[in-house]
Order: sequence, then structure tokens, then C-alpha cells
Amino acid sequence: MMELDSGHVPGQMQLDWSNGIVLGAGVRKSITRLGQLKGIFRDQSAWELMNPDRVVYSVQWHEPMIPGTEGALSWGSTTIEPGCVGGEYFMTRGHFHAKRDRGEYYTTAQGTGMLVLMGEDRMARAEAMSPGSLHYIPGYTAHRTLNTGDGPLIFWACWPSDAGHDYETIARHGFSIRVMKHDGTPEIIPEAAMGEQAECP
Ligand code: PAN
Ligand code: ZN
Repeated sequence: MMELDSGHVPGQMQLDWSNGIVLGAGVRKSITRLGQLKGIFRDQSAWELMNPDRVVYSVQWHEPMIPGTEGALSWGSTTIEPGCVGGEYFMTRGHFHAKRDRGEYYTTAQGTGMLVLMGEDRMARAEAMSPGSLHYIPGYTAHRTLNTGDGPLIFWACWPSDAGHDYETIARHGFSIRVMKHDGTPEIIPEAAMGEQAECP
């Protein structure tokens, strides 16, 4: 079979929809462990006490065109494991797209969570995620997902292949809101109002 310059073999792809699995040639995968998320969770001392090898989330995706191709689309899933660090749910790093005007769709396949969205003016909001929920992420909007349930949170995403990922801005300035586990339920707290947080129950 012919190979594209990107190394991906064209061919029929198949999804295991509810489990977030992409089947077919050239599926890409990444795993993010707790140890790679320094500075993401507010309670650094709670983070330091946890196993750095613990998997927080994994992504698998299908990128049929060379990354960066204008007009091309990529498709993938993210699975966030259940867990919590210093009262804060397991979550993704979060990013703006490097090409700021590029949008994205998410749709939830399994579990419950929150999608945190923040504009360049740092105005933020959160959308609840549950099976079947559809989320449009406009351009110029940073996005991060958290698992608020007891099982995995699995969602699908479709994004422009030339969007790119700007993690640096979030690493430096963070999001302006956090989602904390309070009496077993998610509570949205502005970063500026954060006080001492209790340990995860
Ligand atoms: C998603 C995210 C995925 C992992 O595919 O990349 O959920 O989150 P981080 O990239 O913030 O670690 C997406 O938004 N792509 O653009
Ligand atoms: Zn994105």
C-alpha cells in the first residue's frame, strides 16, 4: 500500500466508539504520567508525594495528512483516568492552539467531566461532559478537560491538522479557574479565590 510522506498508510479506519479506541494503520498514541505534570496541579506537595509513573491521560489519534497541512483535519480520543491531586481532579495540561483562530469539536463517549474554556482575556467558563455531550471550542480559546467521575472519562476530538499546540502560555500563566472536588462534587473556583485545599477524600 502507498505511504504518504507523513508515514501514514491510507486505508479504512475503525473506531471502538465508547472505549475511545482507533483501529487501523498509522494510529498515533501518547501517554501522560503524573511526573510529567509538574506545576499543573495547585498543591505541589501533594503532587510530589504521588507515584510519578501513574498514568493521568492518554491520547490516540488518526492524522491522515502531514501535520501542519492547511485545511486538513485530525481525529482522536483522550482517556483521562479517575484521580485527584490535593483536592483537584486529574486533568489534561491544556493549551491554546498555536494558530489561535483554529477551533475544535469534542464529544464525550464515556464518563463524566468538565471542559474548561478560557479566552485570551482570561475570561473562563466550564461545560459539563457526559456521554453524548457535544462541545464546540472556538478559536482563541484555551481548553483543558478534567475527569470528575469514578471511572475513565473518554472523549473524541476533531481538530484542524495545522492548529498546533501552545502549552507554554498555560504553563506560565495557568487557567483563571480551577475545578476542585468539594464534598464529592465538582466546584469551580476562580484562581484568585483559592485558599488552602483539603486532601482528596
Ligand atoms: C486534544 C488534546 C488532548 C490532550 O486532542 O490534545 O485532550 O490534552 P493536552 O493536549 O492539553 O495535553 C486537543 O485538544 N487537541 O487539539
Ligand atoms: Zn486542542
